[in-house]
Amino acid sequence: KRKNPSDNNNLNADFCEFLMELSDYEKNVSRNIHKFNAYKKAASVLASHSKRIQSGEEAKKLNGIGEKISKKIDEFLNTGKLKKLDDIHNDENAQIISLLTRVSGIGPVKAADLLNMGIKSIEDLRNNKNKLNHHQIIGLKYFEDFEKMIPRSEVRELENVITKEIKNLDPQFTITICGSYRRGRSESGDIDAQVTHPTLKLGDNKNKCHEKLLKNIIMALKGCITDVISMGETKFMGVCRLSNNHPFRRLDIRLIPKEQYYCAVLYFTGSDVFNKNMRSHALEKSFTLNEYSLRPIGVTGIPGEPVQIESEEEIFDYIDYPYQKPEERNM
Ligand code: DCP
Ligand code: MG
Ligand code: MN
Repeated sequence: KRKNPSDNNNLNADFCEFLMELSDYEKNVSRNIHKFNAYKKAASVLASHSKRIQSGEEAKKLNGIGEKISKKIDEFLNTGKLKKLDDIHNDENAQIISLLTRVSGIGPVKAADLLNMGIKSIEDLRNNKNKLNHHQIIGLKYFEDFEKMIPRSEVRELENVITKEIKNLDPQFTITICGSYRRGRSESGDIDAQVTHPTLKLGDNKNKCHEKLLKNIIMALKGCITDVISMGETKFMGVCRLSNNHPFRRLDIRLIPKEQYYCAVLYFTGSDVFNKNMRSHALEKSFTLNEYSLRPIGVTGIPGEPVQIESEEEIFDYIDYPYQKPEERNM
């Protein structure tokens, strides 16, 4: 399940495809986060470039494409393939690690551990559940379904069900489905729901009222939630299903205090590349931005108190970043 950075009219889709494959390899097999980011950034830049790239030299002029990637583009244009990718395809261990990391909950380190224990296939995993934690067992149970993308229409229906049930609990709840769905994508990998309530204040965590609210929400959704992966004070990770005729889907629900809501909605709307760009712009304007808050950085270099935020637009305003609608954040 690898999505192209942009749905369609990507004139450089073939380059993006090999760059995304290389980025997956760096993340899961080599565990080189810098190379992973570099390949992903390059794919994102090429996907949103409005012209077909004709040479490595031309690509190198784009922000985020350096010498190495430009050489790969030339090699691909000249030979129709990449030696590095051929080598990866012929490396049996690399292929096994890539396969194992497709199970929800299995990361690169766990995958390498499993390989060291002689586990080489999904079937081997099914015969060795004792080596897996609860999340990984659920990931394995729904391996096939979790590989399926969720059509937009189904996310919308799930949104309606989730919103109705939570509002039924208390009409003052606000629910926003973020992630790729909010960016207008035609398909999503999972469902990222953010929930807040006007009375939910920072620090409520401590008196456990947060936790109880989240439990009530999950109870209210028992008609569609089928499994719990994990349940914290503010974060639910689990599985839902629209009906018996629909696949099982990954669902995350976060309960967020009002004052952090817009930073959370911004962060979980993504894309991850968009977030990175916006965060580094914030830093240039002497602000630090994360999923919780926007804070000014003083002359001492120490972040101050969070800025009070009442909308997503205000975050853009504070750091002088041109507002981009969610559909424009698909980089
Ligand atoms: N996010 C991020 N950095 C990460 C992981 C996530 O900034 N390392 C943010 C941006 C993502 C959002 O969280 O858009 C949701 O994460 P998902 O993995 O669910 O990604 P998407 O919803 O964008 O795509 P998908 O359709 O695969 O779920
Ligand atoms: Mg998502
Ligand atoms: Mn998600």
